[in-house]
Amino acid sequence: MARMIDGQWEGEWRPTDEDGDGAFLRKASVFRDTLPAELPEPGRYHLFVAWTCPWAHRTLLTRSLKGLSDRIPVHFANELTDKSWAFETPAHSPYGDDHLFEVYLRADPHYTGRITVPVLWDSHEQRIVNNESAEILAMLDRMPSDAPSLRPAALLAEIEQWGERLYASLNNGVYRAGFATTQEAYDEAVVGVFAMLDQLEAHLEGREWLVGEQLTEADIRLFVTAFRFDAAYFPLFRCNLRRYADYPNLEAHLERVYAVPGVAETCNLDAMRRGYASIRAINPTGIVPAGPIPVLDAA
Ligand SMILES: N[C@@H](CCC(=O)N[C@@H](CS)C(=O)NCC(=O)O)C(=O)O
Repeated sequence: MARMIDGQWEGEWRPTDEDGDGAFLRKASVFRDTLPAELPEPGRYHLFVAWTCPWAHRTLLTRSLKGLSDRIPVHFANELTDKSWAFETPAHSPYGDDHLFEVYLRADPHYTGRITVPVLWDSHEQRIVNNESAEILAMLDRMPSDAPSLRPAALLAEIEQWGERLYASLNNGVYRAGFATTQEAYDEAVVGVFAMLDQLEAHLEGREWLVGEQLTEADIRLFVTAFRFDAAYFPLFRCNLRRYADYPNLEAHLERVYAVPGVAETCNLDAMRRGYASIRAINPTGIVPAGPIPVLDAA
């Protein structure tokens, strides 16, 4: 097992849970509270993230785009170890922790489940408000801000439709390809990934954004996977039928989102690439592949 049971580590750490047929299963998050739609007191709520993680990246992007960076401190735990995400040094944790599991246990000494990023933490009540990225994104987006909403009401139905399709075949599809332990599970996932990229390439013909005429959550959901594709998912998760850069409309969309003020500072290509290469279950030597070199890196 790859999780804690009643506050104790259970067995050896593995990156995946499986369904018995070699297919990767992502478990539901446990902490699901909501914050009010008001500006938070500076320093009360904190985000715990890893540069590697696309789900955490959604929340980092929303924090940055909504101008909340000064109010919501962020802490990086970048190395995935056999005791969950490790902080580079204890000074990177507000409580001097070595690992993220210590934060979970501070919230619930009997915690049962996986130790995942992102985590939205309430430092006043010493509790995890929420550890589900889609919900954290939505609650940060509802906070008052001069920046436009990433989930405008008029576009919400379409944004959510794209969200579901992107999650199933692309955002999580690359993980199902990378963590598959049977040929069948891998084949099924990788075909789905590229079928979705083909559809997106056609959809983006003559369009700047996935939905409507503005950046929305749908673009964020595509971007976090797009940013990781050529550097990590292509070489390490074997999503290698084509490079992301081989799709002109998709690559232009990736660069368009990257150029939005507030986005580039949420991206750390090098840390991300090293993070994926350090997942020993898929890359036993830990060697970081040299290529393909993403266009953003070559720029
Ligand atoms: N449902 C969660 C998934 C988060 C998630 O799976 N995070 C991964 C990193 S990309 C993680 O922390 N994995 C560690 C583990 O499962 O042990 C969300 O979207 O917030």
